[in-house]
Amino acid sequence: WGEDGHAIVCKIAQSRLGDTASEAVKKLLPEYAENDLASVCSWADHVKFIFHWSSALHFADTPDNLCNFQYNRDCKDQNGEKGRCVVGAINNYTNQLLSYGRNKVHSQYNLTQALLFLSHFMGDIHQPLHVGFLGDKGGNTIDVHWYKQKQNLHHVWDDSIIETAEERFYGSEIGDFINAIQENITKEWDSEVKGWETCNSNQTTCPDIYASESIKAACQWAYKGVTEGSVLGDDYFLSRLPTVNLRLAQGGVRLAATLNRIFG
Ligand code: DCM
Ligand code: DCM
Ligand code: DCM
Ligand code: ZN
Ligand code: ZN
Repeated sequence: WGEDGHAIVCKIAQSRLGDTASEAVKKLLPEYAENDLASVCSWADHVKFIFHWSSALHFADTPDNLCNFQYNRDCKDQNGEKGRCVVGAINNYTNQLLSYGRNKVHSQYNLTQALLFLSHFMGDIHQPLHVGFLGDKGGNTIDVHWYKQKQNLHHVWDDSIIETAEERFYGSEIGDFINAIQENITKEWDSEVKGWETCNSNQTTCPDIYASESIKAACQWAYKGVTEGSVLGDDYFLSRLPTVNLRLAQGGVRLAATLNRIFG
C-alpha cells in the first residue's frame, strides 16, 4: 500500500488494542509519533534505501498464474535466500517483539524498529498484488490507464483505488474513509472478524494464510480482465473497491490481534 493504505491499517489496529498491548506500543513508539502508530506506519518504505536488505521484505512473488502461495517455494529473495519475503519478515518481527515480555529492559533487538516493520508488513501482506506473480513483479510491469492517467497495475492497488474512493465518496478526508471501514467491521463483517483474528493453535500470527488470501484475491480481482494497456475506469474501480476495503480491514484487525497476542 501507499501512505494512506498503511495509515488506515494502523489506525484500525491501534483502536483495537487491549490495555497491555496499548501500553507496550506507547512505550515502543518513537517520541515524535506522539502515540499515533499510523503516523509511522510508512517508516519501512522510507528506509528501503538506507536498509537495502529490507526492500525484499515488503512482498512475496508467486509463480505466474498458479494463484497459490507456498512458503518453502515462494518465500525467498532474488538471491534465493530463504525466509526473505513479507511472510518471513512478519514471523521474524513477531518473534523479536515476543522478547519484550521476556526481557523488558534489554532486548537484543531494536523493538521500536520491530514494531514499525511488523505494522507496515502486516499492511503490505494484505495488498493482493504484494503476493502477485513473479513474471510481472506483482503488477509493476503491467502498464494501464487509470481513467486518463498512465500508471502500472501495482500502483493502482497501492494508491489509486484508495485515493479515488477518498475523493469521490469521503470528501478527500481519510478519517471519514477509516470511519466507514470501522463501521463495516462492526456491522456487515461482524460475524467474520473472529475468524480473521484466529490462527492455528499457539501461533502468534499466521502470515501464510494472509499471503494465500492475497494471491487468491490478486487472481480473482486485481489481474482479472487486465492486460497491458487496459483502460481501468468506473467498472473496475467500483467492482474492486469492496476487495480493497476488506483487505484494509483484515490488515488492521490482524495487526491488532497479533499485537494483543504478543503483549497480552
Ligand atoms: N515458516 C512459515 N510457514 C511455513 C514454514 C515455515 O511461516 N509453511 C516460517 C517459520 C520460521 C521460518 O519460516 O520463522 C523458518 O522455517 P523453517 O522451520 O522451515 O526453517
Ligand atoms: N527467526 C528469525 N528470523 C526469521 C525467522 C525466525 O530471527 N526470519 C528466529 C526467531 C525464533 C526462531 O528463529 O526465535 C525460530 O523462529 P520460527 O519459530 O518462526 O521458526
Ligand atoms: N513490489 C512487489 N513485488 C515485486 C516487486 C515490488 O510487490 N516483485 C512492490 C514493492 C513496492 C512496489 O511494488 O510497493 C514498487 O516496488 P519498487 O519500488 O521496488 O519498484
Ligand atoms: Zn506496493
Ligand atoms: Zn511496503
